[in-house]
Amino acid sequence: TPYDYIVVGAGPGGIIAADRLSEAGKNVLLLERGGPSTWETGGRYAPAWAQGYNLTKFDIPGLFETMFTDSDEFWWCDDITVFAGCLVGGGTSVNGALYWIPTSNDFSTATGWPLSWSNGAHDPYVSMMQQRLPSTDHPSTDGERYLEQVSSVVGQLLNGQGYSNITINSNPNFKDHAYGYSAYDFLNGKRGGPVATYLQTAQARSNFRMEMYTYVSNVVRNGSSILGVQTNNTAIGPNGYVPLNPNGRVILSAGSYGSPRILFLSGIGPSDMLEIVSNDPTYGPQLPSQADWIDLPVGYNVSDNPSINLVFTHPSVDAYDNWATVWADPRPADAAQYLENQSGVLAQASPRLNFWRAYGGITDNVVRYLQGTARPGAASINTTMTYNARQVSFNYIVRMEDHSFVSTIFTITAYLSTGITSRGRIGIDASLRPQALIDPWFEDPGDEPVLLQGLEDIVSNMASIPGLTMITPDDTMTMQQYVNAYDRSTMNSNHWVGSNSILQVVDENAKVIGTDNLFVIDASIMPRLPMGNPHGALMSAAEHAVANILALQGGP
Ligand code: 6FA
Ligand code: ABL
Repeated sequence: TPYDYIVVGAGPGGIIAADRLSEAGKNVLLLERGGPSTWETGGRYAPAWAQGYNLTKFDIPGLFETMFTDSDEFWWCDDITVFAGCLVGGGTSVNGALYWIPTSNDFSTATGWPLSWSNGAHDPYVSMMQQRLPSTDHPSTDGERYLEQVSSVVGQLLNGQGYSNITINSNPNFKDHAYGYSAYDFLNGKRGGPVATYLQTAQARSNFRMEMYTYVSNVVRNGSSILGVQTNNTAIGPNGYVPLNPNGRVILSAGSYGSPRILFLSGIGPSDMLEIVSNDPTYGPQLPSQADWIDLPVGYNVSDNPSINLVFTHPSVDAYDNWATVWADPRPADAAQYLENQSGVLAQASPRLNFWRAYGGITDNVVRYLQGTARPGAASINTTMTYNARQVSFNYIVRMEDHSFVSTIFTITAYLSTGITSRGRIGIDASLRPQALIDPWFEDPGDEPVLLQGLEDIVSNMASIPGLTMITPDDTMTMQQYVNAYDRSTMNSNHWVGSNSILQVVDENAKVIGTDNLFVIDASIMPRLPMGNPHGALMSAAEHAVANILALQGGP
């Protein structure tokens, strides 16, 4: 059957688009390459201790750090070299769920957005998102906060640097010298996000259909007019082809890596990428003829926050066994409490405190922001340093494994945020796998000195906190040496945006320039990184984009 709208990818962008289109009465097909995630979506992957409770790995916030340590890894996209979720919910089913209400500057002409999205025009969409999906900085269902030693130690440190302690999402524009409890889009002590909200309302409608395990390779088009999508699922159409209704539209929501790949395979993008496709024995022959190639800067203007970890110990901190035991052998009282009413330590992901500070004039006139995230433990941080063991009282060492860790360890990740001037490029390799052709971190010389200054400032008054010790970098190294030596390939923050930037690849209505009925709604249309971890700003952008599409003439 033909559809009014085919939405490709059930991440946050695709779910919100599909929900609003179906709410407007359109006949909508949502195609997702991966399988189910949370219990509600049909997912069943859970630790033994949670069997019988209708909970999965993706529901229980306290299992977040196990995404990176589990030997099973079916949730990651297997053809992308960076972390990306390939299952229902996309990144929002596997992420830390830190959720920031956008600042007014996140959607301004100064950050690359169209005038029609600026000066308050975007605000109604932020409200719509918050109505569907409120944020909380105390996700445990009993309203208590747990495992808060890191908030208190880092809070003391920041107080000494002139920071204010605020409820972050009550003051979204206060981002200079501000800190507060980490805010999440967890709901009822479980992973919330678009899957628990927008997808549920969509699925209650008879004019909405979702197909999982369906991989879209390309759109099929006649010049500027899109006719349908080509998939690998022969059960949904002859040869896996799904047609549109005569006025129908396709929306790509396959993510910052996935959507560019679909565009390249559809003959849309820079010619060097389309040449790669044309040489492919399978996909070359079905590319539109060269006269119909649409030359757009798909894959350029890519950003991701460069981030660097600092590891500390403090005698008050409970490192929660580095999150290493939550899957197979959780603390019994915490597991029981969580199962009883979704309260306690396991109702929250690892972060406990977030902070922001503005920097200007270090080597250029650009204002850049530093964002920090503090969490107990140092799970999945690899270092050759011995964690400065001689500085740490051996009372706190609970076990030594391949590298030693202590029971009082915690991490601050420092990210360079709004104002980053570096840009990278996403493309495909000869086997058509999406990948970064140019990494986006520290490409522009203005960025690195700001992150370095931010790191130096974070530790500037460490001596004022009794018992606080930095162990990575250790006392044999300056911060400058640490940053210089930091493995550039580990600065990835999983916050890829920009590969189909608005006003460059898509117009202000998210329509791919030069096409009649092809749109993109995902992180790839964001021309700059927002102030915080991006999925909040992305979801309000999705609300805005789909409203614009529904208002466009000529549609179904
Ligand atoms: N963002 C936050 O705001 N807070 C966080 O705490 C946070 N943490 C993480 C994190 O811990 C990890 C490990 C990752 C990977 C990301 C994090 N992010 C965080 C970023 C945030 O999750 C992403 O910015 C956000 O999910 C991006 O949303 P998009 O809609 O742009 O794209 P997704 O990748 O989420 O979804 C794309 C979907 O399309 C997937 O379900 C995928 O399977 C599907 N898809 C891809 N190609 C397809 C194809 N060819 N055919 C069909 N489906 C396809
Ligand atoms: C985010 O926005 C980042 O994308 C994630 O990298 C981050 O989680 C979460 N939020 C929570 O702050 C970190 C984990 O805490 C680390 O253990 C892991 O090594 C890292 O992601 C991998 O990128």
